[in-house]
Amino acid sequence: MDHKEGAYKVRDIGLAGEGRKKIEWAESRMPVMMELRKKYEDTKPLKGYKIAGCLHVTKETAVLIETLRAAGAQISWSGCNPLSTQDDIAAALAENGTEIYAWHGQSTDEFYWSIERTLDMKPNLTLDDGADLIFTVHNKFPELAKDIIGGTEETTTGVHRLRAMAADGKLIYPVIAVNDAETKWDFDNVYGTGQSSLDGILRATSTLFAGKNFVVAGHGHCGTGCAKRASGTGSSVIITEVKATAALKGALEGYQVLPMKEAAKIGDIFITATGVKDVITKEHFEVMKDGAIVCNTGHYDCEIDIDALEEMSVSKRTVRPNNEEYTLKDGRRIYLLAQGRLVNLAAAEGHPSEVMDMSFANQFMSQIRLVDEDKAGNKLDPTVYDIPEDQDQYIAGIKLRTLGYSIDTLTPEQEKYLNDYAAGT
Ligand code: 3DD
Repeated sequence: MDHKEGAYKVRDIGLAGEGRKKIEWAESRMPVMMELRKKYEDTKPLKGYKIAGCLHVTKETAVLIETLRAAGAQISWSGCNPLSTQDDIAAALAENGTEIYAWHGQSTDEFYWSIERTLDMKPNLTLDDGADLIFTVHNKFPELAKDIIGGTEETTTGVHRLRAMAADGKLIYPVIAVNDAETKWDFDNVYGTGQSSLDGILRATSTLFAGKNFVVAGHGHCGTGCAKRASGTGSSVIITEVKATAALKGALEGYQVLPMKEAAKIGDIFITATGVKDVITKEHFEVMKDGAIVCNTGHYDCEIDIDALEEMSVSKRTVRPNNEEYTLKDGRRIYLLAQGRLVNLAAAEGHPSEVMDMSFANQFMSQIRLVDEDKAGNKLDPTVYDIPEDQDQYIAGIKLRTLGYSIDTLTPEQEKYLNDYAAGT
């Protein structure tokens, strides 16, 4: 399609006023992003560069988008999940001149149509969460890669797949692994996912957590956060895992550790956070208690076998927003939240602004880094790059300062001691 800067397709532009108030709320809790916006809004280092973005349209993402635009970038944006776009945020962005194609409840065709519209402007950079945009360039529009200097990737699953592509020599332009930054992975994935997943479950069920058996499939960074928050509400946490060290950490946190076929018999609430497919399947639904609540907080909706649940059910009805009751042949009822998609963004608002502040500071700084390399005439290899350590410490330092904390610094003698391999005990 012909490209028109500032074009948009959103659910209802009339929602812009409500969306703008939420964006201002997020700005008040994202001091790192607002400091970076102030730092770059005059020099505009991204001027002349076009960024196509594919990332959940939330109040926090709006702060990232408007910071990239303040730094001079031309933006075209789509959501990265059919159920995570907040329509009032999309409206507020569109009203303020952002080119955006996103609305809640997209069909699969509409989802990919939106991604393709963001490519009409022939971007120089991509910004992904789950790699759907970069995969679309690779699989459908490889000719666009000649104008693309690089991309960034937000989430664990996306980075994992891009590293596999790079290992097979299939990546056609460089990508920075934002997910793997310490100031993203150790904060967004743990504290963000923990709180926002329980937020999604609460909004979809209003169930009591205390005294319930809360099954967490996957005890990685995201599962660790979910287990910690669930434990804090008085749930008895049960971990299922395939990785011994991750399971052991759960055991030493005081959680039960069981195989899913055993946990399925006693669980009241189930959440998957593995990044793998078919974690909860037919054999597990067959032994679940009447009234069990099942949801997913992984990026893709492949962790719960919904087809199996459909086949086992005699009826299905929506009992609350994002809450579908499946009645099985023997009368037991299973409650599936957010159609098995990421419950934190589909049934709530995603992670709080305070942790997205650092995740998106890494996105922003990584886009700046790619442009700086381009301006310096450096053509990066088509592989996956990590965030430099000094960027992590820089972002954490701003966060600490804006939270009112100050810390010590090593003396020259201590620096010397640390590197003095001859020093005795
Ligand atoms: N994600 C979680 N909460 C989000 C929010 N409030 N805005 C935008 C994106 C949000 C998902 C990603 O940041 C990241 O946590 C992931 O790994 O997908």
